[in-house]
Amino acid sequence: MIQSDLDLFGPQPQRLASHTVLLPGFALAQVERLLDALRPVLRAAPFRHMRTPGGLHMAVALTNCGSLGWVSDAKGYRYSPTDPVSGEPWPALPEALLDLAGRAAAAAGFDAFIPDACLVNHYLPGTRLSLHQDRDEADFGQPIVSVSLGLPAVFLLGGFQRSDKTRRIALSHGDVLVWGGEDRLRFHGVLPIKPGVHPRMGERRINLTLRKAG
Ligand code: MD6
Ligand code: FE
Repeated sequence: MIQSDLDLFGPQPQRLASHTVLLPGFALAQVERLLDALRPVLRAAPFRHMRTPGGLHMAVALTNCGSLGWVSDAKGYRYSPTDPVSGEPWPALPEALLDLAGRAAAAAGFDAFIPDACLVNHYLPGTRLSLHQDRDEADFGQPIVSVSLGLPAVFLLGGFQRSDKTRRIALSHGDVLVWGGEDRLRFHGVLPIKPGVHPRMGERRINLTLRKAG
């Protein structure tokens, strides 16, 4: 029997809102390339729990690569060209990430996306990310490309007020979420990661968000 053509192309993009597109499995073929690129980044700029302006520590551990990195401390949230732990510039944005981000953005309808910052978030089972907006970037006209690796997550996609109701979006290893345009300032978060062991990534979830911050 001849296989249906549709099956040959894998899962299709899903439009979740007017300018929010989930690309299931888009990064799967690149996972080893991404992990190879991340290894030296994590050596130079290890994951750390940053302090919030309120004085607590974030549950998510994070680091950055690119000419700008997102930081949080007693003074607030902002982008910085240097890693506050080492005092050195953040590691460069690897070509593998630039390339994936550009292709994912294009697949979601955003042309010529050239990120200058990649925030790398590390979740253990039980770690959550509370509802927030991404509003520290200079130009909200630029999209964000988000790559999920490891344990699955339930992403909460909200509205424009913190109190708006949220939709639950399942994010799996290799999925890429792209959003921008009028969805750029939606509130969003991640429910506590369920215990588990991912066959490639172990007991963790890593999320890469690529942005044009400057
Ligand atoms: C995460 N992601 O998925 C957290 N922000 O672990 C984000 O906070 C995020 O996925 C802006 C755009 C896409 C995202
Ligand atoms: Fe965010």
